[in-house]
Parts: sequence; C-alpha cells; structure tokens
Amino acid sequence: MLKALILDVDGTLADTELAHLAAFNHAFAEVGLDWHWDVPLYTRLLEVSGGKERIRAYWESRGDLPQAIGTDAIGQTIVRIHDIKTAAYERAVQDGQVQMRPGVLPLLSVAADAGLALAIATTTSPVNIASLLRRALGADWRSRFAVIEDASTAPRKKPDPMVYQQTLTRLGLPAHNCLALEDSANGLKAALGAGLPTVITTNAFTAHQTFDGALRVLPSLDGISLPQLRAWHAQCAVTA
Ligand code: XBP
Ligand code: MG
Repeated sequence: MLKALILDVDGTLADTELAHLAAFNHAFAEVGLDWHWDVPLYTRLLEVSGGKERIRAYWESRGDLPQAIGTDAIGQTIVRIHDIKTAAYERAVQDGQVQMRPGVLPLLSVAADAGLALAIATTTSPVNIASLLRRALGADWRSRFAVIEDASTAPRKKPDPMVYQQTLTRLGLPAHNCLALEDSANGLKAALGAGLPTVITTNAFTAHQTFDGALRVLPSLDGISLPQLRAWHAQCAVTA
C-alpha cells in the first residue's frame, strides 16, 4: 500500500544543476579564484553530493590545498565560497532561471489529493529548497510536505542513506509503504540503503549513470500517473 512519496530536489523536482554550476563559478570569481567548472567537469563533480563537499573534493583534486593555512582556515574558506554560491543560486531561482520538471507539479497535486504524504529528502541547502518551492508552489509551500530533510538536518550526504532514514522515522512509515523519486546514482543508493522502492527520472547530468535496483528509470515524470506509480510500487511488494 503506497502511503507516501519521498522526493529528491535537485534534478528530480527541477533541473537545477546548471543554475548551481553558474552560482559556483560566480562564487569562485567573487573570491578571486581562477577556478572555472565547465559542464563535463561538473558532471563528474556531481558524483560528490553536497556543495561544500564538492568544493573540497575539487580543491583536493587540484593538489594545491594550502597546507600552511591549516584545516580550519580551509574549512572557513569553503564555507565562505559556498555562502556566496548559495546567495547567487537563490537570485537565479528568484529570477526564474530554474523550472520545475514536467509532470512533477501535477503528480504532487494528485498524490496529495489522494491522501498520500509528501516528503523531501535532499542533500541541498534548506534555503535552496525554499526559494525553488516558494516560487513553484507559493508562500505556503511548506504546508504541502509532511517532512523535509535536507543538508542542515542530515549531514551525511547521499549515497549515505541518512537523509532517507530520518525522513522515514519522521513520517512514521515503513519503507515498503513509500516510494522515493530520484535522479542520480547517489540518490538511488541512498534510497535503496534505506529500503525504499525508487523511481528514477534521469537528466543531462545523470543519464549516463547506472541505476541497478531502481523500480523504473524514466526520462521524466511527464505523463506519469499516480495509478502507474501505485502499480509499479505494488509489483515491488510482490517481488520483495
Ligand atoms: C544535489 C546536490 C546538491 C546540489 C547543490 O542535491 O548534491 O549539493 O548539487 O546544492 P539533491 P548545495 O540530493 O537534491 O539531488 O550547494 O546546497 O549542496
Ligand atoms: Mg538529485
């Protein structure tokens, strides 16, 4: 019995990563770094969930982490870069540069009308969720979601299952009564790690990844109905 949808944000609810990428590059320039991430590099860097973790992974890969200034200073620099990035991303969302993916809003409405609980499980920052969903759903967007777990509540990022495990605990539902909607291999691993049946909708940043264990891998939710999700979910109950 399907009782809740648990939704990833970036790449699933909306195609956000090009706006994130531009925001990262803006932040690097703002602090005087000659770093510039292009799409091929960012596609690889997205294998590290979390903006701060992604910056650190890139800096370490360059081999020029300034050892002399110490780890605290490096951490503070990363936080400063990420704060500038997050502000730039928020402006981009407010300027309408990010669109919800096709089929998402209609499905959320039908699911809510059918009495399903809706939850968010993301590694992005809370302010990014708010700016995206305030624009897409209006000022009372938060009332649509029974649970929101994000980078501020689940510090261990996907593929760690923490964010999904905490979402299930707060929903008070077993994983087999829920369905996760994701876009990435990291997201799938995190959801499966929490025992969640998962439907993948790929995008340009994730279509090349492997999704073993997904219930379905789709190009988008466009035209996907709640009865279809229920039928796929019921199939996994049988095969589980
Ligand atoms: C995708 C991520 C995030 C975003 C950038 O999150 O890994 O890090 O790329 O956002 P999701 P932050 O789990 O929603 O797919 O800079 O706030 O991390
Ligand atoms: Mg995602």
